[in-house]
Amino acid sequence: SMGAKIVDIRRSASTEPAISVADLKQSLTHNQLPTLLLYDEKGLQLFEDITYVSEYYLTNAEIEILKTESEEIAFRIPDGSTLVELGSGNLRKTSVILDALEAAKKTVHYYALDVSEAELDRCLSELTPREYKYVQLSGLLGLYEDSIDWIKSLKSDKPTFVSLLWLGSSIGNFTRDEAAEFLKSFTASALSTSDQFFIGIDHRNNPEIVYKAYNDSEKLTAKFILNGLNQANRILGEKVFDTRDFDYLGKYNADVGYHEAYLVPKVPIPLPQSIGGGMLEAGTEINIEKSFKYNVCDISRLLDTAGLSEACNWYNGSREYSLHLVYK
Ligand code: AVJ
Repeated sequence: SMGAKIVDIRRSASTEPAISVADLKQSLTHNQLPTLLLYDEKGLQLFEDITYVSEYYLTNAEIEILKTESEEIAFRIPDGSTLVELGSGNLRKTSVILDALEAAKKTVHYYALDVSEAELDRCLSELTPREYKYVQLSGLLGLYEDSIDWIKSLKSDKPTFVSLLWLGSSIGNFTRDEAAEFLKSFTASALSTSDQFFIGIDHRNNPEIVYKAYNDSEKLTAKFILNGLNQANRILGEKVFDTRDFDYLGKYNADVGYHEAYLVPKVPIPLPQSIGGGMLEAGTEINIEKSFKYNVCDISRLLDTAGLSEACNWYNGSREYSLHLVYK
């Protein structure tokens, strides 16, 4: 590891895996698997590959907004403050903001939070050649919820203005209720009234375009979703699932405004006793991800329910995607 320092902020620092065998068993009884299975080191890399596929319009739409508004965004992030990115992943979108902060000569400490140390190290080291003088880079290894206590203790050590970044429409992986609840409890416990939260949100766009974003012609989405089974095997400590025995199935439900990703076994899969035993029947649609899309009403309901006020919002040119600056 070369550049930036990475701090392990996991509550149970590596003693307990973030997903347990019991979690797998529980979710399988509902023909589901935890979405977090998708984000091992390999999964983070596959997701990064997806962001370069033109059909996955979300990333380019967000980068368009960040580039257009970079000065305005930098203006709103105070000198001497702290910037924390939830689920940073690839930093090519974030670097637009960091470059603007550097150009504005703002001394800002940026912390990238993610679940894979190797991926944090790789992404941060791609930024270090930039040799920022004002922007300082660090990594935080942990889950979203781990960052709450970390932010609290940072503030109690030394009061600092905190800006949170939650980009990429990662909010979409929560149900609408969960998203509001998460924002509400996160801001209630980690943020002060003067702090701020930047949230990137994908919209209820043309159903065909949304469908294609999750069913790309290079089949990278399929690879990304199927890779979740590898992490399940690691948690179970045995090769229960062979990715070759599964199909990926994507469905966009325009009425409710979410895309659903399913793993579908092509043959019956015997399950070990640890997750209930029996057979997973061929053709069973196992949901591993929902990607919720928001229209303008969905967004105002989200912010209302979360008890947040909006300072500003920015849309990309084709209005497929928006970035919202909110505070509590
Ligand atoms: C990283 C949650 C924003 O839901 O669009 C990409 C993950 N899944 N292709 C999304 C994902 C399938 C992505 N997020």
